[in-house]
Order: sequence, then C-alpha cells, then structure tokens
Amino acid sequence: MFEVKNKNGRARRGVFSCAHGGEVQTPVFMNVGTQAAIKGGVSAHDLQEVNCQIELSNTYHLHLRPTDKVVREMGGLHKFMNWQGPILTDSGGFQVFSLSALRKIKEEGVYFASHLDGHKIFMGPEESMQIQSNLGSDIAMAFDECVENPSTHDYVKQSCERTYRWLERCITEHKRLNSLPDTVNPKQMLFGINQGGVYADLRVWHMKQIRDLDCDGFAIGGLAVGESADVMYEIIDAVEPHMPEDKPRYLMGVGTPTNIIEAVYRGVDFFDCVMPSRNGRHGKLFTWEGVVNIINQRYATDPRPVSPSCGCPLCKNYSRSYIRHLFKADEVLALRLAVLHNLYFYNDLMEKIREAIAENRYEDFRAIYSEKLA
Ligand code: PRF
Ligand code: ZN
Repeated sequence: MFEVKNKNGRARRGVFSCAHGGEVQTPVFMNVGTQAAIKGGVSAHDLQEVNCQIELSNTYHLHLRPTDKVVREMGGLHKFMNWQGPILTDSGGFQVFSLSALRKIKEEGVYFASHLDGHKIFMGPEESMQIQSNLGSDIAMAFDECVENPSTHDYVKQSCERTYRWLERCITEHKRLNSLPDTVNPKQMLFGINQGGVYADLRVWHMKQIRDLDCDGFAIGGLAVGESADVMYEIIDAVEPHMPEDKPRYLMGVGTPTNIIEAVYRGVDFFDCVMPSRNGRHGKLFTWEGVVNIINQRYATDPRPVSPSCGCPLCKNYSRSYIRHLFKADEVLALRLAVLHNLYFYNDLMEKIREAIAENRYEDFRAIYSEKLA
C-alpha cells in the first residue's frame, strides 16, 4: 500500500505499509543491516532508539552465510534478527557485481565465486526470488545487472534489455512463491529496478518497458557508481517523469544528505546507504552544521555534545571529548555510539524533509540545507 499525501513541486510526502510494522512515512531512509546486523555493533533493538522505520538486508550475504535455509528454519529474517518492522532485501544483483570474483553473466543468470571461500555459485532471477522468499522480507528487489561506469552504450543496451527479461522472470517466480502454502511471508512485495547506465535514452526506454509490469514499486539502480552527482541528477530528471505516480520510487545506495535532498526534490521516496554507518566508524559524524571529524585534536577537551539538538544515545549522554577519547583508545563503544548518532541524524533528516514537504516549504529547505550539509 502506498499513498502520496502531499506534493510540493515534484517532492512527495507519502505513507507506505506492508506486512510488518505500522505505517512508514516517506521520504524514508532505510537503515542498512547487510548481514542482519548493523555494522558497528548496532542491533535491531537499537534501531528503535534512532527512529528507524525500515531495515535493509542483503540476499547475497545471507545466502552465503548463514544461508537462507537457516534463516527460513528460524522463522524468517524478522524473527531471526528480532526486528518486527518492515524489511527490504536487495536481490544480490549488485553485490554479485561488486564483491564476487570470476563472474560470468549469461542469459540464465550469473556464475560467480563466493567472496568468502571462492566456491562457485549460480544466481539468476528465480534463485534470487527463492532466497528472498526464504528470508521472508517485506519487499524483495528484482534481480538486475548494475553495469560498471563507464560502459559503452552498446553494452548497456544489451544489459538493460536482459535486466528487463530478468524482471519478467522475477515476477513469475515471485507470484509462484507467494502462493505456496508454506511461504514465510506470502504478502512479500516486489520492486522492479530501472537500469541504463548514464544513457538517458536507455533509461527512459527501460522505464517505459517496466512501468506497466506488475511491481509494487520501482527503483532507480546503477547510479552512485562513480558518475558525478550532476550526472546522477540528470538521469533522475530524465527517468522520473516516466515512473508511475502511485508507486514508491527508490534510489538505490544513495547517498550523502545533499544527494538525498536533491533526489527528494526530483520525486524520490526511498533511500538506503552505508554512509552513516561507514563514516561513523571512521569518526565522521553528521550534524546540521555539517560533518564533524571527531578525531580532530580540537575536540580533545570539548565538553559539549556532538550536536546539542540531537536526541541520540551519544549526544544525550556524552561529550565530544569522551567520544574522541574512545576513538583514540580503539574502544568498540566509539563505533557503536558514532553509528547510532549518524543513523539518528539520517532518520531526523528525513523527518525534517517530510515536514518541509507537508508545509509546502521544500524549496526553502533545499536552498538552506543542500549546500550546508554536502
Ligand atoms: N542494483 C541493486 N542494488 C543496488 C544497486 C543496483 O543498481 C545500487 C546502485 N547504486 C545499489 N544497490 N540490485
Ligand atoms: Zn547524536
């Protein structure tokens, strides 16, 4: 279920619901727990404290370890990680390309070697749907090829034609799995993924091909893979007018606060990114005044919280001096507190974005924060 409640220019404030959890307010940032845990020692329980609305996990990683069979036997991903809110699983169609060695792409799917122990694996649209069905996520992503940047127009054309055929196979298999009597989550949704590299003509062709297929939402994939932010915005500008108005739009793996503000401005509703957890683990803390590199000497005796207005477990309890000390002393608590802070910031950013759209002042919000946050 998805409903757009307000529009402010192309920016949309909406409400989404699925089999788990209450209503999800969009635009939303999905908090990334690749292996059914958030890196930096953050649990599903902690996610509630940072106002997370949706968690995201990965088909590729969980298939390799502990395997989707184990997760299924444990009652599905919600029970396994003890997160009762919505979960989206990425299809493996990106991780196979970014992590595995020796991959060979054929019409039937991808042959590759595990990044853990090198053993040979095959994954195609049907396998990806079967794994995601075993995981029991609320939203399954279609199996796609995220092409490298740069790639030739010829190659990208062939690839996105194949990704289109893969989506048709995903839909067929997804319907079959949802109708089996012992399916973990028979209400699992499926989102299609637009590809086409940096070529606007291919992007639009592909979007027009997939927009009428039976998907619950549509993602824009294949961006934030090395092209400039301006090229990314141009591609969103080209594709967005061809996306259904009444379905959620998800920009995969994006991005910085500024990237998110700019993409919301162009009509995107869902985001995910490892940036808050990855940067947090390196002592880079997001604030409304910009990024604070907490390891800097200037914070050694700074008694203030990282961000006075922040309601996260770090800012409510500890000084800049203390968190800096934890980083310098290599305490794991440093990572945990920093990641909690950054996730809180991202979820807070989305809330402020939603308020601005609802109050018809998104243009002003963007003018202030798009530059300030970067
Ligand atoms: N496809 C899938 N997952 C993704 C991407 C994609 O293109 C990206 C690209 N930024 C991130 N995650 N399936
Ligand atoms: Zn904080």
